Amino acid sequence: VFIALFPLFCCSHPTSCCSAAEIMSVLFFHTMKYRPEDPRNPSNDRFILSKKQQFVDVATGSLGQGLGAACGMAYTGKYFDKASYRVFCLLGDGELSEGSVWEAMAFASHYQLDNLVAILDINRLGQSDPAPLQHHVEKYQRRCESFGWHAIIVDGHSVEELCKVLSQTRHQPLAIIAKTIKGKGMPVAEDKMGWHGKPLSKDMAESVIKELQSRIITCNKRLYPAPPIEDASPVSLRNIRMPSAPSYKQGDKIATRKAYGMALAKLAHYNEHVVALDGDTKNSTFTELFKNEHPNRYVECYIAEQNMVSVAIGCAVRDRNVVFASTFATFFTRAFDQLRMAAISESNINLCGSHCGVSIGEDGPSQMGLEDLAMFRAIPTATIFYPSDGVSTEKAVELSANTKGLCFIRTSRPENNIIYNSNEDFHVGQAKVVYKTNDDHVTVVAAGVTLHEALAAAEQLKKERIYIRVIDPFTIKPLDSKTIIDNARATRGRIITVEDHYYEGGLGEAVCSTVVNETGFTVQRLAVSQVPRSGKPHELLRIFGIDRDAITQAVRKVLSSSANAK
Ligand SMILES: Cc1ncc(C[n+]2csc(CCOP(=O)(O)OP(=O)(O)O)c2C)c(N)n1
Ligand SMILES: *[C@@H]1O[C@H](CO)[C@@H](O)[C@H](O)[C@H]1NC(C)=O
Ligand SMILES: *[C@@H]1O[C@H](CO)[C@@H](O)[C@H](O)[C@H]1NC(C)=O
Repeated sequence: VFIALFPLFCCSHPTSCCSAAEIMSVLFFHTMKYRPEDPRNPSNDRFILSKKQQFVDVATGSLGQGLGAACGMAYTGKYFDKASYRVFCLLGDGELSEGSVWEAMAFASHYQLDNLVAILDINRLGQSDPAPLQHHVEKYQRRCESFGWHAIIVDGHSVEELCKVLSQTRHQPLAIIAKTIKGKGMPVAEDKMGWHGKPLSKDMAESVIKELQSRIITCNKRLYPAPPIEDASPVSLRNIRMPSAPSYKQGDKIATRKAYGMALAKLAHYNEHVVALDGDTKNSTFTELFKNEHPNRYVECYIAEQNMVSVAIGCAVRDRNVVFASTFATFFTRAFDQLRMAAISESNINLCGSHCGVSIGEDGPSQMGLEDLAMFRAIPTATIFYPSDGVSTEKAVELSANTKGLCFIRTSRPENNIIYNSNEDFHVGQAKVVYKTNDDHVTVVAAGVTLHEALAAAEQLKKERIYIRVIDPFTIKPLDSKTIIDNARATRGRIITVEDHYYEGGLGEAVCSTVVNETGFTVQRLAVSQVPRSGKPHELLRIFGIDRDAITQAVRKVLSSSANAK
C-alpha cells in the first residue's frame, strides 16, 4: 500500500517520488528500526531525504547537503552516543553534481562511518536535463568505491533486492546505487524529460491511482517496523555553565581567538556534550587547546567548510551535542547556503570565525573576514557575538552554548588588553558603556580591535578636553538599541561607528537601522572601503581609516560641522 501511495504524498514532485517508492517502503517497513509513535526517540534509526522534501531532523531542498548532515548524525551515533542506531540518506542523481556531496563522501570513509547508508536514486533525469552520467550505474559505483565506500548496484524497483542489500553491514559506509525510473508507474511520465515537478492532470491522476490501487493485494499480515535497541541515553543540554569566573586580570593581554579556545576547553570540562569541529585551522582558531584536553570530542573536518557546517548540523540534531565549529570567519562565506538551511532546520549550532578584518595583517586579503557580519546579520535565527577582550569572549562562549539558533562568535588575531572585571555580567543584546564622563560630545560604537582603538582615541582627545563616550555592543545581533540611543542622546545624537569589516552590512549599518526613527541623530561610519592588501596590522588599520587617529579626526570633524551648523 505504501509503495502504491507514496508518490501521491508528494504531489508537487510526483515523478521524483515514483522512482523512490520501493526504496522508501523497504526502508520504513523492513530495514529501519524505530518507534513510529516516538519519531524523535534517540535510539531510532535516522532518515534524511536529501533529494528535496523536508523531513524530520533537517530541512533539505537546497541539494547536496543531506549527506553532510547524515555524516554528523552517524559520527555522533558511532563515536559520541556509541549507540546502535543507523543513519539512512536518500540522494538523487542530479544532486551528485554538488561538490558538497563528495566532501561528505570523503568524511564518511575517513571516519569509517559503517552505520551510514547512502541510497542513490539513479533515475537518470534532473530538472531541465538528464544527469550527466545518465544510467551508467557502474560509473557511480567506481566513484563511490574510490571514495572508500562499499558500493552495490541494485534494481531500485526490486523490493527483494533492496531488502537484501539494506541489511548488509561492513566496516565501511555503504552506498546502494539504485537504478530506477523517474515517474515509474505513471505511463505518460515514465523516464521522460519535461515532467520534473509537475502534477498530473486530474484525469491522468485518477487513472494512475486506479492502476496503482489494482496492484494492492490485501493480506492480513500487519507491517510494523522493528523497534530500535534502546542504547542511546537521554541527554540534557540545558543550563550549561562555566565552572568558575574568568581568571584574567586587568592589564593582561590576550587575543580573543585564543581566549575562545581556552573558554571552549574550559566549558567542556564541565559538560561532556560540548564538541568542537574545525577545518584544519585549529592552531589559528585555537580549537587546538580544546583538542589537547578533549581529544575524543574534537572532530577534524579538514579543508571542507561546507561539509563542516553540515556535520555540525547533524551532530546537533535531536539535542545530542552542543556543537562549536570553527574556522577563519571568511571561510564561512562559502558555507552560506548550509548556514541558511541551518536556520530553516531550526538548528542550534555555534560557529566561531577567527581572523576577522584587516587587523590579521600579513596573511593578506584572502584570509580577512570582511563580509561575515553582513552574512550572519542576514540570517533570521542568528545571534552575533563580537567580544573585545578575554573576559567577554569567555562569556560569549557560555552564552552561545545556551542560546538557540545559530550563534556566531567573531574573534580577532591581535592581542589586546583585558578591559572587564571577571565578575562582570554579560547578556545577549546588552551593550557596555566602557568610557564615559559627564560631558561627552560624541558616542563612539566599536568592537574587537576597533574598541581598543576607540579607547586610545578617548585618552588622546581627553588631553584636548574633548570627551567621548565609548560603547561596546557585545552582540551585533541583537543590537542593544536602548543603550546606544540613550547614550547618543546624551551626546546630542552624535554617533561614530568604527569596524574592521566592509561598510556594507556591518556594525555601522546595524547602528543606522536602530536609530533610524530618532530625530536629530547623525551617524558617521568608519569601515573598510576597498579590497585591502597585506601589511602590518597597525599600518592596515591606519590605511583603511579605522585606527585611533582616524577616530580622533572623525570626532573633531563631527564637532566642527555641528558647530558650523549652529
Ligand atoms: C577555504 C580555506 N580554508 C582554510 C584555509 C586556511 N589554510 C591555509 S593553507 C592551509 C593548508 C593547505 O594545505 P595544502 O593544500 O596541502 O597546501 P600545502 O601543504 O602545499 O601548503 C589551510 C588550512 C584557506 N586558506 N582556505
Ligand atoms: C600551525 O602549525 C603548523 C605546523 O606546526 C605551522 O607550520 C604553522 O605556522 C602553525 N600556524 C600558526 C598560525 O601558528
Ligand atoms: C521606526 O518607525 C516605524 C514606523 O513607526 C516602525 O515600524 C519601525 O519599527 C521603527 N524602527 C525602529 C528601528 O525603531
